[in-house]
Amino acid sequence: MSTSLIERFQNGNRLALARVITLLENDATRRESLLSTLYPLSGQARRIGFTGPPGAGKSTLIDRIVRVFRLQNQTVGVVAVDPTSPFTGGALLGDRVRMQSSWDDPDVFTRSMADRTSTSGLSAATPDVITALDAYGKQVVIVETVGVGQSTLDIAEITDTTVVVLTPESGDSIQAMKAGLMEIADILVVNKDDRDGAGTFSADLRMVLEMRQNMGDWLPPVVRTSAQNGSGIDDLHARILEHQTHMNTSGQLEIRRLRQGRAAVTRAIDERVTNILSGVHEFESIMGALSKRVAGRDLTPMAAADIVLSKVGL
Ligand SMILES: Nc1nc2c(ncn2[C@@H]2O[C@H](COP(=O)(O)OP(=O)(O)OP(=O)(O)O)[C@@H](O)[C@H]2O)c(=O)[nH]1
Ligand SMILES: [Mg+2]
Repeated sequence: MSTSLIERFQNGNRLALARVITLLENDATRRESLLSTLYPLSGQARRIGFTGPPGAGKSTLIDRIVRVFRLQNQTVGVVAVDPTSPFTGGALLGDRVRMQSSWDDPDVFTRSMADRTSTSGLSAATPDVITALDAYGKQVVIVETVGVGQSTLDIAEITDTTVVVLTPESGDSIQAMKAGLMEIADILVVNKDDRDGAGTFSADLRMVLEMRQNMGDWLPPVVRTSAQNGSGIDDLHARILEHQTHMNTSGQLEIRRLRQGRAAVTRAIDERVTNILSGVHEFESIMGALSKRVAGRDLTPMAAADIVLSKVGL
């Protein structure tokens, strides 16, 4: 049965793609065998991440940029990790409305992932879904995540080009710095250019970028867009292509892919260890007792970890 699913998947059947993604998200037992088939088929797509504060206009912007890629006959997959933010009401429907133009294009596959299991703004299954879209043959895979908090760094672990979307609204720049967004940006977008303050804000951002230490040979461009009225979208598209060319010719792509590989292995180890530990007899009560002793300073966290690991022979 699963052979025919994979066959249909490889023949470009959209329903098979949707089914494979659902299995990757929900069926732990099928997931591993599916991934062993999909993994060797993936690695060709250009992976682009869009991240930024809630409501910055990421979905609206992605919809615009998807249209540009489509005009160039590129097939596109979009993964939106739904933030369930007050801005969107956090529903799949929200993204459906904002991604109207691409919704009925058979060469655009959009998947909203409502369930956010990790704190990073990335759902645990996101890397697998990207692998599926890539293996399916999507030439461009776009990932939308909300960038708040420290762990936005994760998006660079799964995409080759990171676009950070900000708005001239007050507080965004401070939030961006706090969340480490400036560090991960390959391209900075000041969206809502139709609003006041975009010019000053962009100039400020440029200054901050130029003052940055440890800069490589790529100075992230600051692009002004209005996803609402469509200005700056072609410029953004051009910058994305420029970054991709830079990654290819400078050898950076290889380095980033290696880092992605390492991050993937680390995630898999975490997963395996968590699985092994969950098999420990009375795991919860052991953890409870040890946590108490650690909190009471009766035991170091490391010694507690050793006790737990010794139960599984590690
Ligand atoms: N004025 C103006 N409004 C915009 C622009 N782009 C998006 N918006 C509006 O901003 C709101 C949020 O847009 P989204 O595209 O949902 O933003 P988002 O970053 O995807 O939001 P989350 O996924 O909730 O983090 C919507 O009401 C959009 O219509 C723009 O360029 N100008
Ligand atoms: Mg969105």
